[in-house]
Amino acid sequence: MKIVRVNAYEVMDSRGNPTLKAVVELNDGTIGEAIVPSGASTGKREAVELRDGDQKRYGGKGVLNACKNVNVRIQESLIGLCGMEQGRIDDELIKLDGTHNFSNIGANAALGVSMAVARAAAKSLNLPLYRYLGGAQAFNLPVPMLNIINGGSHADNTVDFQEYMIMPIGFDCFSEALRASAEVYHALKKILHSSKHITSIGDEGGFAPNLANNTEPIEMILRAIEAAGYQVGTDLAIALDVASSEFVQDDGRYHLAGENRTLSNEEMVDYYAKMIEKYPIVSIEDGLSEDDWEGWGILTRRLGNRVQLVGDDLFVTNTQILQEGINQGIANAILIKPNQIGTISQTIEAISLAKRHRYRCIMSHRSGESEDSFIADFAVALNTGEIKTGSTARSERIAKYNRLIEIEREISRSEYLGIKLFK
Ligand code: 2PG
Ligand code: MG
Repeated sequence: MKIVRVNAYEVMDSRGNPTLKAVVELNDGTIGEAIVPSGASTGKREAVELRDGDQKRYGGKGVLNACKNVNVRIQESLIGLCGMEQGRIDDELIKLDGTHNFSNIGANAALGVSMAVARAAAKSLNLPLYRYLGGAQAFNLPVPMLNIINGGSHADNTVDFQEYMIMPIGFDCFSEALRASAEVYHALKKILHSSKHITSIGDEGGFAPNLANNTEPIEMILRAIEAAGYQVGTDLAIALDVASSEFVQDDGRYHLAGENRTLSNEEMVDYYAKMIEKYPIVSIEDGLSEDDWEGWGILTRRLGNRVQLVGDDLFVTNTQILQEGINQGIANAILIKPNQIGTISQTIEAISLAKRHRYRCIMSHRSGESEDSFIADFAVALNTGEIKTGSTARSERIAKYNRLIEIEREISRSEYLGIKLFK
C-alpha cells in the first residue's frame, strides 16, 4: 500500500471561494480524494489556511501555493510511505512544515493530504471510512445540531448570535431524528413567511431573518417545533453558537448590536443563566470570547453542571490549549474541526484527550464547505456522539446527513444516543 502520487488542485467551496482538493494514489491503483473546508468566524489560534493573496485571482483567496506545496514538497516527502501509516504520514507533514501551526505549507495543504491518505487506505482495504478509522467500536450515530437560524458573521441580518440550532434528542434512530428536524425547518419557514420575515438562507442553510433581539429566534423555533407536532425540550432541544469572539470589543465587553447594548462577561453569564431558565437550551458554544478565560471560568462554574459549554474558537481543536482549559476547569465540551489543527492524527488526539477528561466532543463542519462528507464517517468512527453540520438545506450540508443515513443503514447494530447523550 505504498503512496505513489500526491497531488492537489483548486476547486470551489460552498461560498464560491477556491479551496484545495487533494488526490493520493497508492501502488495498487487505489485513489483517495478529499476537499478541505474553510471557516469565516475563525479562532485566532487556528492552524493557518494558506491563501495566495494575489488580488488578481479570486480577490486574493486563491490556493495555488498550497496546491504547489502538495504537488512538490509534500509529494516528495510522502512517496514510498505506506498509506496505512496515518500517524507517520501526519508526522511527516508536521516535520516538513516545521512550525506549530502549519504556517509554512498551509493547514489546507496538510489536511487535504491527511484526509485523502485515510480515504485511499480505507478504499484499498475495501472498508468504509468509518470502519477503517473506528474499527468495531464505530456504531454510534451522532446527534446532529442543525443550524436553522443563522446570524452573526454567517448572515447579513440583525441577529448577533451566529447559530440557533435544534438537537433532535427524543428519537430512536438518526434518520427519524433528521426527518423531524427537516419538518421543523419547514414549519419555521411557514412561520417566518406568515409573519412577513424574509426566508432567504445564510451560509449554513438556516434562515436569516431580521429579528428584534437574540431571543426571538428561539421563540420562533419553539413555535416551529410545536407546529411540526413535536414536544419542545423532549423531542427537540435548542443549542446555540454565540460565536462571541466576533462581537467582543477591545475593552473585553460584549457588544450586542442587534439589542443596542454592551455587557460585561458577568452580565453575559447572567444573560445565559436567564435564557436556560426560560428555554430548553442544552448547549452553548463560544458563549464568551477566546481571550476571556476569566469569563469562561465564571461561566463554567455557574452553568457547567446544567448545560453543555462548548469551546470552539476557545480550543481550536488543539490539545495544548484544551489541556490548559482542562487544568483551569473551563468549558465541558469541545468542537472538533480538523482544519483548525491540520491533520487527522492531531484531530484524533484532541478527541481522545477530551474523552479522557469527560469533555464532550462535537464533530463540526465549517461555514465554507463542499460535497466532501469525511466528517460524517469521522464522527461515527471516533464516537463523538454529536455532529454539527448545518441545516436541512444546501447540498454541502445534506452531503453529511445523507452519508449518515447511509452509514446507519450499513451498520447492523447501530445506536443513536438521543437523550442518553445528556444523561
Ligand atoms: C463555527 C463554524 C461552523 P466557521 O463557528 O462553529 O458553524 O463557523 O466555520 O465560520 O468558523
Ligand atoms: Mg463556533
